Amino acid sequence: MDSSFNHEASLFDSQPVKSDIPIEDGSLCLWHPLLPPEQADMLFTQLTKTLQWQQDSMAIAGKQVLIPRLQAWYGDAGSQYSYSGIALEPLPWTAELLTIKNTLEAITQQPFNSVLANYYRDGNDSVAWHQDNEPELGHNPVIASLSLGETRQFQLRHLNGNYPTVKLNLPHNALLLMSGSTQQYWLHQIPKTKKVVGPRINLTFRFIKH
Ligand SMILES: O=C(O)CCC(=O)C(=O)O
Ligand SMILES: [Mn+2]
Repeated sequence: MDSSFNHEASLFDSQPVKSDIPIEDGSLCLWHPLLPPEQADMLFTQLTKTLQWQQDSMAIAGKQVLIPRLQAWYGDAGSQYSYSGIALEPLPWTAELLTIKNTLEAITQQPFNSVLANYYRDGNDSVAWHQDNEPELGHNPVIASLSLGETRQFQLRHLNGNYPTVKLNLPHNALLLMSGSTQQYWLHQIPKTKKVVGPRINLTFRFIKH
């Protein structure tokens, strides 16, 4: 492990800039840049190498199909989670993930006990329209999503179709917080892109109720 990594409670030395992104029926806010640049760069390199990335499959029309990205699930023991029909048993926290968790808890003032890590290898990797609304997340879940690496576009679409799709570019070192009724009324996705893009890591911290 890199000895320059700061294992103390918080990774930032000054309060990062926060902006609210106004939407109907939900709440979004963005912090960018979140961490000191050298910490963010180091985390991207470290997490790329050290997380136990795997390509899961899911059932589509009765067939097992590989999902178009790599994933890894970490968290407190017992925070088992099912995502699009895949039951995920969490791996124990790594030092880096625990430090990031503490940092995000301090800035958002919200507790988290698990993280779903996504690795988008290139523009062919994506996540399809979905809501983070699994029953174990409870009513109005708070999701803290840290992006590292390549900028990708994050889109939100209101379920009633009366609002334009919200398109947000999520750059390296940006934290997006989705809260309130966002998961009830909005779907979100990372579409594929034909642009030549490098890898991106996204960490979605969640609180699983037991
Ligand atoms: O990669 C992202 O920004 C979003 C990932 C996501 O929606 C999820 O893991 O549920
Ligand atoms: Mn999601």
